[in-house]
Amino acid sequence: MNRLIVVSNRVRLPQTSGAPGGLSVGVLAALRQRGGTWVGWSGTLADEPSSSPHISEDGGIRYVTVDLPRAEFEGYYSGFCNGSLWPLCHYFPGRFRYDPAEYEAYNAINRRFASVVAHKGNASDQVWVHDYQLIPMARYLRAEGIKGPLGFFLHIPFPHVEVLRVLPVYAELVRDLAQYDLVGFQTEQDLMAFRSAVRDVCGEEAVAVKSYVTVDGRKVGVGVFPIGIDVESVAAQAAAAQADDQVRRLVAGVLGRRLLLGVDRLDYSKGLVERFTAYRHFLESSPEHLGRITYIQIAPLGRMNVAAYSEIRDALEQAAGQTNGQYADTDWTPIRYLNKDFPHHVLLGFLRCADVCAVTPVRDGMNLVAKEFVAAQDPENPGVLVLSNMAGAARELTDALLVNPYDEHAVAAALREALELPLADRRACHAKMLAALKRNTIRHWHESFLASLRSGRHLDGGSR
Ligand code: GDG
Repeated sequence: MNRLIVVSNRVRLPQTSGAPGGLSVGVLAALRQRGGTWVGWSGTLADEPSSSPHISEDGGIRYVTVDLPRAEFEGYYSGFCNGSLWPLCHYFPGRFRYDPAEYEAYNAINRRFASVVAHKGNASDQVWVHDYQLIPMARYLRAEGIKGPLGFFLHIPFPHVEVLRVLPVYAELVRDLAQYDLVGFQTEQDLMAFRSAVRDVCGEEAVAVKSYVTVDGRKVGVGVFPIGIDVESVAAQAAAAQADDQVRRLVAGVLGRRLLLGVDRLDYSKGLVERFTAYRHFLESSPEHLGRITYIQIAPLGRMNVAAYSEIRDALEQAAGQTNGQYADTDWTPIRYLNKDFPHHVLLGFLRCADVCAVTPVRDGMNLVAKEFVAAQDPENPGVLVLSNMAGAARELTDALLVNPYDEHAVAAALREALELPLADRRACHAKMLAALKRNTIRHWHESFLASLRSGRHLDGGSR
């Protein structure tokens, strides 16, 4: 088997604290099962970073991390990645900004990552690049003389070209993606949106075949590879975590009430403000549940240096304060909002204890919390998932209570329905969702992507 080199903006080193995010959870599971090298940023900024990376090894994974230049990082990360690409990919053109200097910084950092991979890798290595921070990397890897198969997976949604066009350099990004040999998406809708962009940039004939696109004479395989989870491991960790002190304290703190749980990185795409409003509607319209339910929202801080994120934090604190101000009693706090992160196994323990899990992003590539919640449940007495139809996970978890996250009254009604669902229905829905997760595990995700990259089977064609 060829050696695998995975590249992502951030590398999650062993024994680091802090919430890792979905990409790291997925990549780490893949590397643990398969072995390989993980290349990315060390988390350290320097005025003049050394070109030699830090190298360590743990559990069959080689970690190669680089420090990044302070001067370029802001433009790359807060600027082009999270000020330009993230809002467009999540259909928020109102939050979009563009600055050519930030785009330049984005390219400069991509060139830096490419040079590390070119110097640490072999010609036969399989290189798998992850996510929107690294779209142009293949162009720089090709310039370094790398000829081998290069794969790219986009963890977040790909926007339809009518939204993407807001970005002045959108055609360059489409051409950059075409420097890979295989480009993978979470859902069929993302792939269709990518094809809409390729059609716009290169014409109708570029998308004549279903399994590849042709850009400037180059065939690029395209496919849908929805990310999954390690179902057995999540289930086992969630069950074992019942004995964990933090999980016991959470259960004790709820005082026998029903538990509604949300776990999301603090981000406007996760629909938290809308969810808090929906919960308030639920309390307003369900007097029978007053005092009988506690909503715990765990929202670890992600990118707090980006201004939009401190705005949302303030909005949530205010919304939680208002709801608690109106409804709290001497022994009841309706919303508990925690801006802190927990070890992953503890979170899985929390998920297992929840009667209802609200996963209501206004846009999400997949959403692993939804999948982890299902896997973490006791099949004999499972909780209920209220899931946004704007999350990629809704394509597979069709037996969740699906909601439009913008329809706050409908979300309130779904919360009520979830709390009142009879055991037989809960069991039946849970069994179907668990079966869906087992059909598409994390192993299936990386094995199918890498097998396809190796064989080039997407380039064989197939009719549309
Ligand atoms: C991106 C895409 C796509 C959460 N809080 C803590 C913590 N977590 C873990 C969860 C879950 C992961 O982080 C979050 O994954 P999501 O998929 O929900 O979200 P993103 O971070 O936005 O991930 C997303 C994903 O990539 C994978 O392709 O699904 O659409 O946006 O595993 O349990 N883990 C720890 N402490 C926390 O406080 N340790």
